[in-house]
Amino acid sequence: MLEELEAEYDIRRYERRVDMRAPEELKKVHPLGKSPVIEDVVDGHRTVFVETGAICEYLVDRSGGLLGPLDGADGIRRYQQFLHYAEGSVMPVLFALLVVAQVPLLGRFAARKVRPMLNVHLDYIEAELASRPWFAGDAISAADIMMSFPLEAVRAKVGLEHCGPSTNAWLDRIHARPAYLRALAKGGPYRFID
Ligand SMILES: N[C@@H](CCC(=O)N[C@@H](CS)C(=O)NCC(=O)O)C(=O)O
Repeated sequence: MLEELEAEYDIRRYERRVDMRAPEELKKVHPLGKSPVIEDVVDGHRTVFVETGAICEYLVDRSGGLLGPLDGADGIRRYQQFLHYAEGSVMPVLFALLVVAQVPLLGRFAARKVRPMLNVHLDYIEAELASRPWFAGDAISAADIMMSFPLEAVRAKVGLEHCGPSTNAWLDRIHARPAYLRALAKGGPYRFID
């Protein structure tokens, strides 16, 4: 998101503990100890907050960029919907699937129960992307940035074959963007942890 906006920023890394939880130091930045967390100073006022969707909306407000199509109510609604849908609906199901799959013995059985819930989302996403190049419309927006994280995780952890052709093509377009490549160079490649 920051690279797409060509914003100036610094990254501070907090290494996970061995149990994959965030380290205590991150709680000194924000009480939840979650990442991502953003810190910004505007006119001497320091602000620190979490939630990717809120961070993206803040960056859009601050920069005026990546707002997506402003040429119709439907595009705006799609922008708003997908901005929140990524962490609000897709990620919880994916998270549940990845967690139950790790439970010894019963995990695979439980995962079979959760899997259809994820498929509903993947089918819906595929149908949406079959009719337009980006989630909100003809232009990339913050909604695409938000959707990229859960869908990259699906591709990496659940398998490429479970995303449809339009979804895979969309993810390939994201990955080919100069901003995405710059972000990887600066932040390091994604490492989805088991
Ligand atoms: N819905 C939140 C999720 C934040 C979240 O759970 N972050 C994970 C990393 S992807 C985290 O900080 N995990 C470490 C922990 O909970 O201790 C968002 O979009 O920012």
